[in-house]
Amino acid sequence: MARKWLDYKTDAWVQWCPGCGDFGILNSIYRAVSELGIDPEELVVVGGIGCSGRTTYYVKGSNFHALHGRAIPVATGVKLANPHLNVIVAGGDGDLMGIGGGHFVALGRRNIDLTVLLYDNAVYGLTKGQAAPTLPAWIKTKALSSPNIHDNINPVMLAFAVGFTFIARGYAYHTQQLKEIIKQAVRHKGAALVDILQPCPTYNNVMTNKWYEERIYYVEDEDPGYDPMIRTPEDFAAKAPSIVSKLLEFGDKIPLGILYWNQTREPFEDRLDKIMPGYKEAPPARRRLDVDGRPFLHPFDVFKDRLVAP
Ligand SMILES: Cc1ncc(C[n+]2csc(CCOP(=O)(O)OP(=O)(O)O)c2C)c(N)n1
Ligand SMILES: [Mg+2]
Repeated sequence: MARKWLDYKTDAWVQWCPGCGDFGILNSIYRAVSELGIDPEELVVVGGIGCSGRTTYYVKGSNFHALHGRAIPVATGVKLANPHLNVIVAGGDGDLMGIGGGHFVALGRRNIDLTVLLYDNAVYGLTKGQAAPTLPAWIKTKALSSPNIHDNINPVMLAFAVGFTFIARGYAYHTQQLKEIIKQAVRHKGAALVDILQPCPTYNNVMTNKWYEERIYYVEDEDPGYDPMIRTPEDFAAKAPSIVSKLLEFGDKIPLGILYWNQTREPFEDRLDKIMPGYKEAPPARRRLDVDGRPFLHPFDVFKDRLVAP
């Protein structure tokens, strides 16, 4: 059942700088979850620390503001405890590509059904504009004393290498298109990444709206024959070269839209169900905690096989 986007708006005062791309992302999230008709009680937004992480206060859900870099492990725990929930990770480029990079890799490996929204402003917004892992080399934003001498991580390429099964890129100021991309990412069963380019008008004075608009284009507009969908292993062999070249493109031209969508890999939850019969029907969060007044998971039951008689 479709709902109104206002059903998802909390009463919290939205504290971002004027012109911040986060507003466009928040708007797209409201519209995506309302059009999908997700019950706020079954929606969980997990944020990292950063301006981006504040999304957890603004969207109605059973949300969790995690530690810096730890949004993915918290979201993993929530989703595996109760796979019936829709779990969205809202993290910055510092959070997901820097301190939390290892968790990003592990998520791809596992292919858990999570939607990762990467708020990609190429700076550490909350801590006043240091260079983030997605800032291209030789750019000098205003908080840097000299140009950045690190090469940038390409999040969509990293996601591909580690096993994400849905990879897209959006632009924070294009809320209509971003909303559609987020809807597809949430619908996808498996690890989904949406790399969302966003101007940071306060600290990134180089990668401005003008900078992005000179570069971004939608794959479906410029390359209508481009097909990101993988339905069989043969598809993969045939389409991988064109997909990889799209994922690698980040410079004078930056492609937006769904870049890769692999439906051949089973999500982690399906694997758990194979080794733990009944897992999906009765995941840990839905199990009775007691039987006849006795804790269901009694420590003696858990450890009885390992208990050794004194
Ligand atoms: C363990 C730890 N290290 C460092 C910090 C300081 N810190 C807070 S937010 C942040 C980076 C924020 O940048 P990003 O993740 O890109 O989010 P943005 O603010 O740009 O949305 C850092 C380094 C912290 N809170 N915790
Ligand atoms: Mg950032």
